[in-house]
Parts: sequence; structure tokens; C-alpha cells
Amino acid sequence: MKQTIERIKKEAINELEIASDVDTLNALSVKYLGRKGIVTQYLRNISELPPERRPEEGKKANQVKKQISQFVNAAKLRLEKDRSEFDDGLDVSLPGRPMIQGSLHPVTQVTWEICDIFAKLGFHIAEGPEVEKDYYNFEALNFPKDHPARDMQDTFFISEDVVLRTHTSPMQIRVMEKTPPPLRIIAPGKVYRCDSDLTHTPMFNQVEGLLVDENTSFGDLKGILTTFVHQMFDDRTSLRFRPSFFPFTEPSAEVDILCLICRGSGCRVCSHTGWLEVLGSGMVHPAVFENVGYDTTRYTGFAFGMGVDRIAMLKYKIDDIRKFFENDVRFLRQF
Ligand code: 2NM
Repeated sequence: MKQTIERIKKEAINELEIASDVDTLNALSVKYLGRKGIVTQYLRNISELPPERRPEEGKKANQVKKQISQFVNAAKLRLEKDRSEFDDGLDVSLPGRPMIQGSLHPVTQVTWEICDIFAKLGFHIAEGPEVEKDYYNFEALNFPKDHPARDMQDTFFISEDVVLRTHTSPMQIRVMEKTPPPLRIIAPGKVYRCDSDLTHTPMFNQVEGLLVDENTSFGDLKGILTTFVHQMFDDRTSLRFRPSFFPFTEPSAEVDILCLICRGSGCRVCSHTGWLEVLGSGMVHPAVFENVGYDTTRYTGFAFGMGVDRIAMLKYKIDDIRKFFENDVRFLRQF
């Protein structure tokens, strides 16, 4: 026995420490611990030693065998762990992947824009249920029992006296019931009508506004809506008020704006009239105030409503309302 077991151990450890792959470790394991391995042979040769030295040498050599074996196993585990981390595709030198960021739906953006403009004019935002009592959707708003809007063909009925709201005006009633005048509120949200064609979807979005105070005039209504249109579009966008009828307002007016596309000269979008119908409005009918217990000798007010989907179509020059509901990211990404 030329080499002592200590020397063998030292050499083995030196070699194992620089082994950087599993194949090398396996080869070293064979070299030292295999059937013809250095440590194995050493153990075998112990039988040639004088009997009194055999137990001590045998014990030392078995210890070394165990240590080398443990070292090999630990090194293998470490290498396999390193490799599996790289196999997971972790390459810290790669540039980061950009986060895919969503955005608000164009109709939501326009709803918020409208609300912002009215918020600056002192209006509070009021939101409420989309499933509504017939009383709030029709009765309190002065719709006669036989009004065509109450027809099954126009309204989604949940039961005899519960409907999907056909406008957001029920919120105005709910707020007035709980709040003494004066008040300014706008009610944004989804509304539902039994209607579906190229320009109508059974669900659409509305913003309605209400102002109640002493000495409120039609002039105030015109002022507020003119300010709104100028902020929403631009100062060149003139308004036109046309007499109309709504059960909850008297007098009532439709509000047209100068066509955003042709500026009045006539085009397909405005059906060659030069004007676009965007708002309904009027002075609140005293019957509505009576339903909420307001003093009609002291208070007057005005209200208005608009379809947000239609305004968003005009603003972004979109010709087909269905694009808003297809959820195609190639369309939605543009806003
Ligand atoms: C419109 C047009 C005209 C309206 C009326 C009321 C209420 F509750 F005060 F009676 N809220 N909204 C109104 C008036 C809505 O939308 C086309």
C-alpha cells in the first residue's frame, strides 16, 4: 500500500470539487468507489496487512468510502437543482416581457368624461339599480298607465311591477325622495329596451341630469347644455333646441348639435340635415315634483338625458354600434 487512505481522500475531494457536471461526478464515483475503484481496492488490500493493523485501517477506509459517496451525492443534487432552474427558462440576461395592460372601454371613457364635465358644474353622481320597480321607472315619472313605452314590446318586464330600467331617471326620483332641494345630480349607467337593429342594442348607456332650485329657468338649461357641448366637443359646435314631448318634462326640447363631420353642410352621418340629435331635455313636470313631495310653488328644475354609446360613436367616428359589444381587442386597443 503505497498511498495512505488520507491521500486518497484528499485527491478524491480535490477532483470532486472541480467537477461541474453530473457525468464527471459519475466517472469519479466509479474511479474511487467502483468495483475496481481506488478505495475498493484499498479495502481489499487490507487483508494483506498484519492482523493487528487490519481493524483500524478497515475502519478508516470505510469512513473515507462513506465520505466520498456523500460528497458525490450532495454535488449531484446541487448540479441538478441548478440545471432545473435554467430549464424553467429563467435567463436573467433576457430583456423583460412587457406587461399587457388593459384599458377602459370607450363607452366607459366617454361616460367618465361626461360625468367630469358635469362634476365641474356642481353635479353629484348618483348610481343605482338596473332592475327597477315600475313605480320608479314609469309611475313617479308621470308616465300614464297606457304609455307606449310601458308596452311589453319596448320594456323588459321581470314581473308585473318590476322592470329592467329603460332610462336612468328612476335614480333622480330615488335621490329626490331622500334629498331636499336644491340639488344637482347626474345619473350614469346601463339601461335596457326591447330593441335591436343596426343602430339599437337592447342594452345601452345613458347619462341623465337633474337640477332643482328656486327660480330655475329654461335659460339655465340652455346655458348648462351649451357649456357641456362646448366642453365635450368644441366651441364651434352650435346647439339647436327643438320643441318635443316627454311625460316628465314640460316644456320639453330635443337638442341637436351642428354635425361634427360636415359642420352643417350635410353628409350621410347627419342624413343631410347638418344637425345631429344628441340630447333630450326639459323643465321638470310639476307632477314629478309632487310625487317626491317637493313644494312646486317654490321649486322648479330642469332635466336632460343622452345616450353615451351614440355620443362615443360621434366622438370616435364609429359607424357601427355593434363594434362596442364584440369585445375585439383589435378594435378596443385603439382607445
Ligand atoms: C331625458 C329627457 C328629458 C329626465 C327627467 C327626469 C326627472 F327625473 F327629473 F323627471 N330625469 N331625466 C329627462 C328629461 C330625461 O332623457 C332623454
